This record gives sequence, structure tokens and C-alpha cells, in this order.
Amino acid sequence: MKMTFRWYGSKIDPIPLKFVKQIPGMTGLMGLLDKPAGVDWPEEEFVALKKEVNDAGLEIEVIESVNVHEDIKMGLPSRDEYIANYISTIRMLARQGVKVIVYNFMPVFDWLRTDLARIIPEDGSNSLYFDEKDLGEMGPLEIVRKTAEDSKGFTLPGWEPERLALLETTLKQYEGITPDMLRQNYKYFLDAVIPVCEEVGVRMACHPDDPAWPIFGLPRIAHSQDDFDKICALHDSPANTLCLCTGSLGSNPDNDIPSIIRHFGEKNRIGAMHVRNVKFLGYHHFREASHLTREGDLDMFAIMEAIYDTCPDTYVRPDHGRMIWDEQGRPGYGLYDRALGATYINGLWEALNRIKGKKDRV
Ligand SMILES: [Mn+2]
Repeated sequence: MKMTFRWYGSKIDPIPLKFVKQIPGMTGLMGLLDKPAGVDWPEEEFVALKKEVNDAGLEIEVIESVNVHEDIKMGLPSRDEYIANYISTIRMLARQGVKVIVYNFMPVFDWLRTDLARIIPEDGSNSLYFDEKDLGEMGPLEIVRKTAEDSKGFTLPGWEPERLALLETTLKQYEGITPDMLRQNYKYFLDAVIPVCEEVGVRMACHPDDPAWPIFGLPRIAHSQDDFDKICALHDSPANTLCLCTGSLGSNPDNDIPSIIRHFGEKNRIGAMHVRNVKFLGYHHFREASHLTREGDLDMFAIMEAIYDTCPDTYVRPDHGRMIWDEQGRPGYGLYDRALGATYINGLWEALNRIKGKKDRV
């Protein structure tokens, strides 16, 4: 396991890289470069980021922000130009030592919550929260306005203002696009990019829909084992992999996360893992919890054991944390609770090493 951390870059992330390095066992980043979907990433900007990260004693072998342009998802004629840019970016990242690109194929909304800072009554911390009842009352435009307002001035991944300004038009364009049509557009994309990934030694890793069900009538095709089996079959290759995010998939209690990890781990289809816990509050109603098993509804030991047994060399990061100790930061991406999460995950790993007799496996 390679323990990593999401970091937004020194211009917009209040957490110094030095602090990330000081988290025990931290090897590197699942990094981001703030680029709109569809552009060909300039190599010099990535080189500068890589140098900064390496100078702090950290690696940058995973990138999370090469976003797929909506025209590719909708299958518009302009997609070929955006796919060409995507391929050029893959080649550049491979030259610079990147091994995994985490992305998603969710229409319009990258992830969705109805409250970014819901107080947890038991301890006064706060975390991201979702209640579908609230969503019904708000509607898409209101949720975008509220999310921007609640983000306390921090930019949020997947909520780029220039993209969401076109929200009404984009939502209209998706009317009539069925899940099967979306999958066909996805296949067109994978058929173009995966052979390049094979050639240059990069793995694409698809992140699940978050939450793990359709919203606002949009087609969503990545929120169950069955969905991911279909995605793997769209272009069968070891470079076509998944970033199984336990919290996103786990928002639906029907998803048995350890079993899903084992299923795809055994097939060598896991490129990266996001590990976090959720607390179920009712139907389509949950909040994010600390990583500790008993504070949520996911079995974190069973999750780590599934990783240990089937994909032990994968990249892992503690996903969203709560905001604790009065930290001011980007919702879900503070330092303290994610550092606690990394330490907890490392503790489970050490215990697994002892139980399974492989004392030194990192
Ligand atoms: Mn995630």
C-alpha cells in the first residue's frame, strides 16, 4: 500500500506540504492541477508541481483532476478534439512518472451533498451530509448556489464555476441520454485512451458516482459492482481500472464494499483506493463519519483486509475527513481528520501484517 494525500497546490491549499510529509507513513500525493476539462495540460506546469512535491520529500504518481469534458460524455462531434487533448495529457503525465489517473464519468455533477458542514451532535465536529429530501426541495440550480456559498471561499473539486454557469443548458442536453447511450460514449472514450495508456504504462481509474444512485434524472452508470463489471468490459485491459471510493459506493447500504474490493482486486482492476467511512441516517440520507469503524456503518477492518489480500500494492488515501479542532479549511479536506484517518489505516495495516505473518509488508 502506498499511503497518499489529496493536496490542491500551494496557491489554494492552506495545508503546507511539510505538514503532509509529517503524517506518519505518507509517501506522496494523489495530486491535482487546476485545469478545466478538455484542455491539453502544459508540461511545464506539471513539472513545476512535481518539483515542489519532490522537494518536500513526497511522490506524485497519482493524478486526480484530468476531468472528462461533458462533450465526450454526451457524445458530441467536438469530443474528438477533447479526446486528443486527453491523450496528449496522458502521454505528458507518463513522461513525468505518473502511474495512475483517477477520473470519473459522472454527468454534470462530480459529487453532491446537501450540507457541507453539518454539525455532528455527539462531539461538535462537522462533516459533509446528504439528505435526498432536501435535494428535492432545492433543485439543481439552488444546490449549486448553496454549495458555492457554503464552501467558504475555497474552490471545490468538480464544482468549477465556469462549467456550472452553463448548468441549465447542460442539464437540457442530457435529456434523452439513457444509461446505455452514456455507456456507449464511455466506450468510445476508453477505446481511444486505453491503448495509449497500455503503451505508456499508465492506468486509468474510474471513481464511483457519489452518492451511489442517480440524481436529478441524470444517467449515472458507476455505482455498483454490476456497473463496474460493465465498465471493465467496455474495454478489457489491465489499464482500464477503478478507484474504489468506499465512502461513495458505501453511501448505498446495498453495496458490500469488502466483497466489491475482492471482486475487482482479484481481477487486477483496482488502480487506487479512497478509504473513508459513512454513517447511514435513513433512505438516501447519510453523513460522513470519522474513519473508525464503530463511528460509521462500514467495516474498515474488512475493507483494509480485502485490499491487503487482493491489491496490496495499490495507492490508498484517506478520503474526506470531518472538520475538527476548529480547523478552517476546504470542506472534507482539512488536515487533522485526514491525518487521523491515515494513521488509523496504517494501524489496521500493521495489525494485518502481524495476523498474516508478513511483518514488514508496507
Ligand atoms: Mn472519493
